[in-house]
Amino acid sequence: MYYIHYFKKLGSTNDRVKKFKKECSVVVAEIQTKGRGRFKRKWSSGKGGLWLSILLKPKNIGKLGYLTFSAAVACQRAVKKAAGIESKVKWPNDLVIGKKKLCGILTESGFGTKKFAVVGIGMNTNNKIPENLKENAISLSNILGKEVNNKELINCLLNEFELLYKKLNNREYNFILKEWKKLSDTLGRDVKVITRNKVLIGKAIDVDDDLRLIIKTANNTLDKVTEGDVLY
Ligand code: BT5
Repeated sequence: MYYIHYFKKLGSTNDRVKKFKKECSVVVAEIQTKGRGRFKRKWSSGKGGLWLSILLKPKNIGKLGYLTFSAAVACQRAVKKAAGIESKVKWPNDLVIGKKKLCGILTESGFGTKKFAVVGIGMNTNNKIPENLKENAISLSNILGKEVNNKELINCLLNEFELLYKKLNNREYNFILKEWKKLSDTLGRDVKVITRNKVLIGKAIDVDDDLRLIIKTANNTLDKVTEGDVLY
């Protein structure tokens, strides 16, 4: 089902995979020199980590957020199966262990005549976490005290993702959201949410069908957040 291409070093796997044509082309790099996160932030991608991107042609390109949620659930399951480690999903695009980030997902799309989406997954497996990120980031080998098998993890992750992607193309959005909620680290927490134009403090009470995070603030009003960073 997947066409996997391995590279020693790339700028960003998200950029490289866009050069392929077939749906389910996958690009894996040992090192990324220009790995990126949301809002053009830098993503540290040293040797040993798991850096990959999947090229997709989803039936409903308007539901990109569900691709991110599907990837997060797939990663959570793969980490459990292949490494025996429990992690949780954090709104909107992370996998965390305790308060530390294990994995980040960057979903991008192209419109016009070429409708496609790219799901980029960055997971700290055996890479060294740079000093400036140590407070907020963690790797699987940090926890296990030994290296994990990246190839096994990739296979597991892609298989899990395929199941959820089928649900997505069947428009079973609610199934994906329910699975995500079961693994959520965010819901029920007192949070600070930083968006482009405001900061909200309150309780994260739910995620709606558009995958917006619903925050109940001090005066009991409900705010819906489309994008941003959640701190707690
Ligand atoms: C993300 O962005 O979490 C999405 C990361 C996606 C990376 C993958 S790797 C394969 C593919 N190719 C790419 O070029 N990208 C994708 P965001 O939520 O914006 O988080 C970015 C923030 O996470 C940074 O500003 C840092 O604070 C932090 N960070 C950077 N590198 C990290 C790492 N390796 N582990 C944990 N946190 C990191």
